[in-house]
Amino acid sequence: MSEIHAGTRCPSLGSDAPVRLASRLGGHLLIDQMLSEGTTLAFGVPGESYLSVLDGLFDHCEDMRLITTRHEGGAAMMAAAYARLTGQVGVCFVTRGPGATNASIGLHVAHQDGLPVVLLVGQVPTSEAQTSAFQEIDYVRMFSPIAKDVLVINRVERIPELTSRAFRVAASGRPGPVVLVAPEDVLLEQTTAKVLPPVTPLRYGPTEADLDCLMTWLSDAERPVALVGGSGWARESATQFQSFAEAHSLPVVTAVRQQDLIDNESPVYVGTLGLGTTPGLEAKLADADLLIIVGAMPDALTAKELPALRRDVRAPRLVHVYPDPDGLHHRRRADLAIVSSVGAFVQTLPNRAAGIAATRLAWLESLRLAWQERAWEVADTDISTRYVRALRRALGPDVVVTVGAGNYTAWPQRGWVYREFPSMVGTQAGSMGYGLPAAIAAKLVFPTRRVVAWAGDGCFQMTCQELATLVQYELDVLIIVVNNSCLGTIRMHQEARFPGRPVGTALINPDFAALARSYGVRGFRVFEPAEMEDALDEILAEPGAGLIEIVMGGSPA
Ligand SMILES: Cc1ncc(C[n+]2csc(CCOP(=O)(O)OP(=O)(O)O)c2C)c(N)n1
Repeated sequence: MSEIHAGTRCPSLGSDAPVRLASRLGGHLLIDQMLSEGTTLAFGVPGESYLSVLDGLFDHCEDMRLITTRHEGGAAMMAAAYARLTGQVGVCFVTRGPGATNASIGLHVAHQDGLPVVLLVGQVPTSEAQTSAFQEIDYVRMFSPIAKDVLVINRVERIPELTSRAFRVAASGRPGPVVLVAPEDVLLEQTTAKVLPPVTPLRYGPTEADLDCLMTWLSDAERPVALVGGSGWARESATQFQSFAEAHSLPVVTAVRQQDLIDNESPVYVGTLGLGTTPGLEAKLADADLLIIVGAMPDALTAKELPALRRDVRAPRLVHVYPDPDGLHHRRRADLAIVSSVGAFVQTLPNRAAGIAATRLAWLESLRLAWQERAWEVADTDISTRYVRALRRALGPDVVVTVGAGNYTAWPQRGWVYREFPSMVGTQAGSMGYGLPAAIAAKLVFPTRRVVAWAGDGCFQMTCQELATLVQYELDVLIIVVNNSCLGTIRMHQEARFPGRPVGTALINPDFAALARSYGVRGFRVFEPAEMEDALDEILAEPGAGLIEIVMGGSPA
């Protein structure tokens, strides 16, 4: 018996009830399984290789919304940002060959940031496999280094099993991306296979012995520091860790581009790593006698500014809490390695302490002072400070800030005060172009919060076509483009290594404000902070997306 398509309707389009018989198309079954896994939002670019999946959405357009992007890179980045913002699996649909290769940048982000993403790729028909068929790629070979798993659906009956597994693997342990490869003919076959219920991902927690040891070491420590980062955080877990740290006067540093893991006005927040770190803080951190890393990976970026992780520095005691045993003992051996998800770990932490030694309080105070010596807090003459202050004044405290990669990211990292999780979305992978797609995901997740996407002129042009997506879905996002007419970060490195010999880093740019207007986004060009205030007044006076191009150093070429 085959499924009857005629007369099936999205409920909003008519009253005909969807007709479901015992048998259905593979593509429809895949959508039904994704609905069973809890998917309500997906990002992608349609392709002829997975038409029956798209057709499956026709019946469910109110249950699962498909956001059609202008480039698969943007779609995969949105899926990754969605995962960071919600803790849920981000879903992305792309076609074979060109679609999959375009999407790979977002997969890399999800892999490096530990974000659960399922990328569905339509594949050539099985009868044509391994013949260099039109747009064919071996996805197992292609994606293995940047995906937790690549699952090829070889039979229509296996769609529920493999789809469900993709979700489970993406979300379990250290989360990450999983690629689900679906050949066109398999998706077009009929099947009576049933949808499976979702499996809750397994979560590990710390043992009592782990906690006893941690608490003993913490009470013995005079100069402890906690580093929070990585994935798997939720508002509740971030708040719980903050209460614990405050009760124990434990100074907390956030990992690169993760400043929102603690209220920046908490008395225990002492700064962030990455472009926002101050030399004063970095020097102070070298004195720590206990380092507690929760969720973060002591990767190269982190170690660069956290001296306790460098091989050449006297090592403090290290406690590392991480959701995957394979991520422990990297770079530096942990003295106490705890395999635990962030949520399960923080739940067990006592948020009361017997009494805090004066030495600990003095240590906390010295770190706070080292952090507060931030030049940008006092230097009114610094142009970035003045722009950021104008923005903060106009927007108020509840803002989700997104960034890509480039020197400009220091502006919202240094000058912004993050009060709650999630309110910052950036990537550890340092992918240019992330800001706008991440902002689109943020606005879809939090329609009532203000969302600001930051980009450099180079960064913005990697994904600026998603302005069309912004307009199509009526998303009220504010975009700030810091235009210095060059790939400033690379120019900076060139000048440091090969002074006076810049190559390939000058950019001749469009008029970004006019470009925005051509998409239907209100665009303004400003040359100084006072002009930005006027532009903000106009943009915020009415709903709708807006873009402000900050022209650095006079009129661009
Ligand atoms: C996709 C991608 N390509 C290249 C790079 C290397 N890269 C890092 S920062 C940067 C320049 C960014 O320029 P821009 O956005 O104008 O910001 P600026 O550094 O000038 O503030 C480049 C090319 C990268 N991180 N990501």
